[in-house]
Amino acid sequence: MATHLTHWGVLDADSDGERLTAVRPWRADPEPTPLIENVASAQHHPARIDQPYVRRGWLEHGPGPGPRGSEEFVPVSWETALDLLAGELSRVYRDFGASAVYGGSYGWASAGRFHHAQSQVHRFLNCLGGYVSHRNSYSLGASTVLLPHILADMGTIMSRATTKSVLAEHSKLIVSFGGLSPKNVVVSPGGVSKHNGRGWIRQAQANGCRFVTIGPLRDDSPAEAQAEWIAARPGSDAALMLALAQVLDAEGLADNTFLDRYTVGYERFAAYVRGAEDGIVKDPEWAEPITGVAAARIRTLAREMAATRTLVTVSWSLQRARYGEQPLWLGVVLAAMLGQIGLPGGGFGHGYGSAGNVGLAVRVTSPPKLPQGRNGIDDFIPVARIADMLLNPGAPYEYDGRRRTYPDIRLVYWAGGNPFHHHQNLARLRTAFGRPDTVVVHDPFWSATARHADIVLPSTMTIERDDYGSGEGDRYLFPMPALTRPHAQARDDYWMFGELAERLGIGKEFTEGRTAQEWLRHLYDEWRERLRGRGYEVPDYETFWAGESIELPIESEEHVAFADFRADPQAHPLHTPSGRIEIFSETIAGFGYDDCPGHPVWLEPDEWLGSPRAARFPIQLVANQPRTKLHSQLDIGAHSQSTKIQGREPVRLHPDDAAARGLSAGDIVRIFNDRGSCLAGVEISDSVRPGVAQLSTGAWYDPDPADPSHCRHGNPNAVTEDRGTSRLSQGCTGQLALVEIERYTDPLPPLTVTGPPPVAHR
Ligand SMILES: Nc1nc2c(c(=O)[nH]1)N[C@H]1C(S)=C(S)[C@@H](COP(=O)(O)OP(=O)(O)OC[C@H]3O[C@@H](n4cnc5c(=O)[nH]c(N)nc54)[C@H](O)[C@@H]3O)O[C@H]1N2
Ligand SMILES: Nc1nc2c(c(=O)[nH]1)N[C@H]1C(S)=C(S)[C@@H](COP(=O)(O)OP(=O)(O)OC[C@H]3O[C@@H](n4cnc5c(=O)[nH]c(N)nc54)[C@H](O)[C@@H]3O)O[C@H]1N2
Ligand SMILES: [Mo]
Repeated sequence: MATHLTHWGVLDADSDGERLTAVRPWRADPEPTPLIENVASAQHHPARIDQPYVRRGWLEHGPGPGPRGSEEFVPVSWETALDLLAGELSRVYRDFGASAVYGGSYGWASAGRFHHAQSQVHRFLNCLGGYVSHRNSYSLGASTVLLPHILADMGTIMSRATTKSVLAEHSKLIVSFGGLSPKNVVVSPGGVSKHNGRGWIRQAQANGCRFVTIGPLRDDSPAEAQAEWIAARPGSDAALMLALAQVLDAEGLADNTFLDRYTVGYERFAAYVRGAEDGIVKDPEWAEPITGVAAARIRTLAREMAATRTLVTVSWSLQRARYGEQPLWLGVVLAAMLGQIGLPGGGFGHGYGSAGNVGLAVRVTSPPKLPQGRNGIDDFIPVARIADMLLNPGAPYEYDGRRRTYPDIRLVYWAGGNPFHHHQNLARLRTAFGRPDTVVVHDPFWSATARHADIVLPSTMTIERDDYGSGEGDRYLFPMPALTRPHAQARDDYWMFGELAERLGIGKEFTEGRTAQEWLRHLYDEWRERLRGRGYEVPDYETFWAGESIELPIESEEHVAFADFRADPQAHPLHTPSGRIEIFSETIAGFGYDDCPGHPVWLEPDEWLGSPRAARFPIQLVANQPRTKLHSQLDIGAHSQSTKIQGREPVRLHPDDAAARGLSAGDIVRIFNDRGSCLAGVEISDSVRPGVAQLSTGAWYDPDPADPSHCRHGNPNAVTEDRGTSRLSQGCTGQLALVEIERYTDPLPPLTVTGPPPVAHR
């Protein structure tokens, strides 16, 4: 029996050395999650990669652009695979240099700090001279760029958010745009020990806090919240927020003392709200036809917000859409107008329902981690511009006030991520992946990305290797001793990079002569010494490794975001140009972007229910995070599979939309627009706003061989648009897309992603 950390919680497992024979939730977890059931059932699944493979065309004709994703793979020995790859790496670095290697390798990989795949691949490529990297994330593309201009950097906002315990005690009204999703807070990067997604909400309720959820799904807030559900049209939040601001402004409810002392630019913004610029007053009557929310309710909500201790919280999903900066910025502006930023239970929140690590006690330290070394070049792309980069080498683009140029990439190296899960418009991505000379993928599974690679190397799962880990902001550090031996010929990413480094003459730099076990001890000891220097004691390595977990030192149990700034804005200025909250940003205005001007505005996206495009594609697809898994991970696992309909991903529709299309629960449908299509299985629920269909991400992309824009399994990125949030942040806009849905009447095609791809024998 041993505990083991995953991104979605701690499991407690029995093992026979080959497989997990029983899996239970950790006894200390107050809110266990069924996601842990995916692990054991996936380990020896046919979709696991059993040994190294090379795409046949690449093996026979050498590196070059090619038809990735449709050819057979040839099994090869580890020796052959590593020799071929080392040869190709030395060719590319010699002939084209580090700026021809894309090693961004975005993705969540697995819990466990040492074997963290991105750290491993970045360290390895840095030893070779560097690589074109990525900035920001698919999670927070707009936030990461916008917020430092107007409030604070994302790291501060996340790690110094007001703790949930403070909200539970002091908040009287929590208005959440995008909800407080119980499915999302189950997860956090690196793991969650004691889940507390519902506990703090139950407590807040008991203390008299009221919850209002704005969004397309009733169950974006847990039952415990007993939330009022305001089902605004997706993508219209900025208009709703402007109308709330207009009421506060017009009725003298804005806190002018706060605005004067702590913000800049309110008058510029207020002029827009009052219609001084365009003659349009942004009042609730203006917002009603845009948002679908009654003007009277918008007006009373604004008054309620001004009358009590109110938290305005915006989920990350709102900014994962075209013009995603606007509702985020308006959330900050609304909180500033209410004048409660820096007070317990009031102010602005970001992501209390997006991940488990928002609003935790403040830690003294993060866990030990592998140093990645220094990248010899500084070229990067905003992460979600991957297909643009591969398709348009040398082309210019805008980003955060700069004109930049896409590099010319020859080799793409991915370990620990799945772009054919995370990227939009997968048919376009597939074309883009046909361009480089070589694509290398390490993964435990035949992910859609592995299927689009030339050289495929099988990685271990966390349960097959020794490691330790602690989630972002989490209180506990867990030893993670291997629970079983590796599946078939799978090896640790560290072992693969060590072997490659040896062949490339950088063995010493990469491994520093240490085995994985030696690294674990070395990194821990170093970390322990550093902590000791700061006056904190943690157990020695032997004691830690032999135990179940250790508690990390905490700086403060309870925290109120921006309390010091509020107490003394001169002594604790913000790191914005003015030192204050920027309701108008001279910097952003100076960039001259009409898709993100100097103060927040309502901009009509192309893909929302109010656009002309909705005449052809009248359903707003909400492609949110999946409840039954993390992204694409372990989609073949038992819990994820338990919700599939005839093997397809479920899509949830409102009864009226289903009836209008003659659909019943359990039917298979085709979801389509002019970019692509996918199959899905119908679920019907009045928890979905009319005009909306929810199809979560995560179904493994199973392209129709004759038409790769059609996914037979239910991946929403077959239909989403590959376009940046704005020129400011160039973030991912995968959350929303317009589609039409029809009954699928052809014979149901078999799925091919649940097994290995076609294999050729030489
Ligand atoms: N339409 C739409 N698309 C979205 C989103 C959306 O809201 N809508 N959300 C986006 C967001 S926020 C995110 S974060 C991304 C997530 O995108 P990703 O993080 O890329 O998705 P994962 O499925 O977590 O991919 C991780 C991969 O790493 C592999 N892996 C796990 N452990 C290891 C290991 O130890 N070694 C190696 N080599 N591989 C390992 C897994 O098998 C899996 O293939 O998706 C984005 N895509
Ligand atoms: N179980 C599980 N949890 C996860 C993940 C996972 O894959 N599985 N992924 C993790 C990751 S990487 C991230 S980044 C976070 C993401 O956290 P979020 O981005 O907050 O999560 P989503 O589920 O994409 O979106 C939350 C809700 O926002 C609502 N929404 C969508 N569009 C709009 C809109 O225009 N207006 C309003 N008001 N609401 C809207 C949708 O109904 C959706 O359910 O989740 C994390 N948690
Ligand atoms: Mo994310």
